[in-house]
Amino acid sequence: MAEGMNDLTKHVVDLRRHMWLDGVEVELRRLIWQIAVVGKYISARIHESNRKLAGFKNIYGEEQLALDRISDEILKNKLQHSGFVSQYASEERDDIVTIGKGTESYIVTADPLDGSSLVDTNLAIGTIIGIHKKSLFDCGRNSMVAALYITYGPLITMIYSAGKGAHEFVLDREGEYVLSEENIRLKGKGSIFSPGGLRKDWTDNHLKFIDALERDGYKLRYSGGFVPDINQVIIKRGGLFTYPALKESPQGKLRLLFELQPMAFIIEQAGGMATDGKTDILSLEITTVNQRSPIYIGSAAEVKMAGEFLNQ
Ligand code: AFP
Repeated sequence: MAEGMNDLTKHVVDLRRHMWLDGVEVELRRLIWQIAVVGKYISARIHESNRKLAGFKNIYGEEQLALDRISDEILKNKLQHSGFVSQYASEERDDIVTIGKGTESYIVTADPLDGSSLVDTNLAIGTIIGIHKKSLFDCGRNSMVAALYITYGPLITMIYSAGKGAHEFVLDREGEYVLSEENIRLKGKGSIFSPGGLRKDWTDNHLKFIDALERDGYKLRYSGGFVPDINQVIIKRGGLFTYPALKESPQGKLRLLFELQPMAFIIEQAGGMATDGKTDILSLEITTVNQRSPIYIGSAAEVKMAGEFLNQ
């Protein structure tokens, strides 16, 4: 942490100032800032949409794009003109898009609006971003330099890590991202769990693991949105989220590039762990854009315990 940070955090510190004080490299901090600004535009579109998803008509009777596709377009357009991004890979697109001259420093992955099927229920949803310096077709540990996610809930919050801890900001009424928690650290063990998939589809070992958590008194906390479900593990300082291998889908549901790698990067920076049950998520080699993986992510005790059950 940069000198002077302790004094300054007694006062209001905005995102740009925090990244500068924390010594985040200039292009990277400008890029993170631009993405955070996109979060404001996306939240405005969520409000305007009045919770409608694809194919709805606005008050003038015009057909509207799905919110997740709008979010993707806004993000891509902003990054295209940033001057820092050579390639953009999004959950909303089949292929990686070249958006720069090829000489820019960064490649960005995005799940522009994760959990968009929850918009109509008014549950929290989010944007997940991974920032890579080298090819995406490597393991995250070699290629990732930063990650962030934005949660659109009663408040709009953003957690970023550029490899020096994980920090939370809240969008205030003036439209400024203000530091709310610096260097978030998970406890070694939590008390909540968030299990994806249906019990009838789980493998025997995963079922035994979840049974053990239930016997240990873990409280069930599952919203169906990856961003708020991870966010509560981080903000409550521990616990576990899992979307496991299913009998019919051994690779689970969630995508490595768009969802799992960025969250694994952040959770590790907060002192937690993320594995596929055996291997760290950030050590898995990426071979295709839409590669999926089972995930166990959260505080160390629960992730290790999952490993013990799965590898019996
Ligand atoms: P959508 O983006 O289609 O709403 O999917 C959300 C999600 O990818 C992720 O946010 C959740 O953790 C997961 O799916 C929930 O999946 P289940 O509906 O199978 O519980």
